[in-house]
Amino acid sequence: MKDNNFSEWYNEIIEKAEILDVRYPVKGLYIWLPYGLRIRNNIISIIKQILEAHGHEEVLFPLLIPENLLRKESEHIKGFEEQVYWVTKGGDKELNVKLALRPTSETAIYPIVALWIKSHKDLPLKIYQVVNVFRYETKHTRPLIRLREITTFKEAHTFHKSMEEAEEQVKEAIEIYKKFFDKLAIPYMINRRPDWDKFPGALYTIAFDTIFPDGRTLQIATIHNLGQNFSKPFDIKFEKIDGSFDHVYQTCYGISDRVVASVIAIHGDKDGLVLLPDISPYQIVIVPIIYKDSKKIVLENSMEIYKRLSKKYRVYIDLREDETPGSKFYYWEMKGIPLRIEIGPKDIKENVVTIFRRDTKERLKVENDSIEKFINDLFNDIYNNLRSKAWKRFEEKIVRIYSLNDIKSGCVNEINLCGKDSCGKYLEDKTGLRVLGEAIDKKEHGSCIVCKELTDKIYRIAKSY
Ligand code: PR8
Repeated sequence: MKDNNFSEWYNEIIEKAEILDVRYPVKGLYIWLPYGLRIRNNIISIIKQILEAHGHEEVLFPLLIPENLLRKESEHIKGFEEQVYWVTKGGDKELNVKLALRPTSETAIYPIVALWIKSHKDLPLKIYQVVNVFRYETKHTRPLIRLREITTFKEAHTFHKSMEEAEEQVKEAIEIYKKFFDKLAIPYMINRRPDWDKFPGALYTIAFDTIFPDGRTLQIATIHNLGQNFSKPFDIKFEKIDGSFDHVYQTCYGISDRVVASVIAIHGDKDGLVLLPDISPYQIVIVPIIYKDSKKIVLENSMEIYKRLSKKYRVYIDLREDETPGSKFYYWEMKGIPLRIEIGPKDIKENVVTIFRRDTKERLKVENDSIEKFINDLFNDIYNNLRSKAWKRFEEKIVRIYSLNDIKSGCVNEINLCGKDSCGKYLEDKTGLRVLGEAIDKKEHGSCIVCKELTDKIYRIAKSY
C-alpha cells in the first residue's frame, strides 16, 4: 500500500503506531501520543546538539506578539497577514492592542535583541528556540506535514557585523542541516527558491527539499538571509571598531514537525514504521518465548539479558501474558523497533539469543557473550542500509529533462532555466508543477527550456506538498 496509496498508508501508520491522535476538534491541530512524542524528542535532541556544537544558545520568547511589532517590517506582515490568529479579548474586555499568536518569531525576538546588542563585541550572536507557532493555513492540512499549530518549530536567529559574515552563516546553516538530515538518513536536495517564493522579508531563501514515496517533494528546512531588512525597522545597531554605527546583518533558519513526517514516510514499509536506533523510543525489544514447562528459566534468563543490555541501550521487555509471541512480533514490527531479541528454551540450552532486524527482516543467532558487540555493529549496519536505500529511491525519482514535452509529473525534473520570473511562472502554469528553485550544487550548460536563452543554471520543478 505504501507504494500505490501513500496517503492512506501514511494516515494509517500515524494512527496505528500511536504517533498522533488526530481527533482533536480543531482543524490542523493534533495530539502527540507518548510513543510519537518520544520519537520527536529524540529528533529534537539531535538538532539541539548540533546547534550547540556550532555556538547557538537556546532561548524562549513569548507566544503573543503585539500588533505594532508584527507590522514593523512591511514585507513580512504582507506575507503572513492572511495566516495570523489574533487574540483580541482578555476575558470579556477588548484588548487595547491586538495580540498575534506567533506565526514565527522574528518580530518578537528582534526588538529585544536590539536592547542586547551594543557593540561589535556582542557579535556574532546565535540563538534558537523550539516552540509552537500558529499559521492559519488555507491549503489542505495534514498531520505533521501542513499544520495550523506547528508544535515542533525549531527556529534559529543570528546577528552579524557584515554581509560577508551573514553569507558565511548561511553556509554554516547548510552544513548544520546536512549533518542533521544525514544523521536521520533523510535524502535532500538544496534549492535556492525563486524570488516570488522567498520568506517574507528575506533577501533570499535556501531550502532543503526531500521526496516522498508518492513523488511529491516536501520542504523540510529553510535558511533565510535577511540582510538588514529587519535590523533597520527594529533598529538593531552596533558600534563598529572605528566608533561608527551600523545595523546588524541577519539570518534565520527553521525546521518543523515535517522532519518527523519524513522519517516516518521515507523509512517506513508495508508493515509499519522502521526507526533508526538513534531516534527509536526503544532500540531493542526483548520477547521471551514462553512454554509452560520452561517459563521460569526463560523469564529469568530474559530478565538477566534485559538488565544487562539496559545499561547500554533503551530496551523494553514485553512480558504481557495475554498476547502470543506472534502478535508481539507483529506489534513491535509495526512500531518500528530496530532490533528484537527472542529468547526461548532452545536458545538458552545453546547459550545464544535470536536477533531479528526490523529493516531487513533477517533472523540471526548470536552467542550470549557477544550480544553487545553484535548490536553495535548491527546499529551501524541498519543506519547504513536505511540511508543507502533512501538515497537510491530518492535519486530514482530525479530526471534530467531537455524539452517541455518530456516533463514528468511524478518526478523531480532538472532543467535548464534562465532564472527570469516570467519563464518560471510560465513553466508553473503550463505544467501545474512548482518551481523549487535553482540547484545550488549543480550547473550544466544548455538553453532555457522556455525562452532558449543560453544558461548554465539548473532548476528543479516538481509536484510538492
Ligand atoms: C521561518 N523564521 O519561519 P519558514 N506545517 C508544518 N511545517 C511547516 C509549516 C506548516 N504549516 N509551514 C512551514 N513549515 C523562518 C525560519 C524562523 C525560522 C516548516 O521560515 O516559514 C517548513 O519546513 O520557511 C519550513 O521550511 C520551516 O517550517 C520554516 O518555516
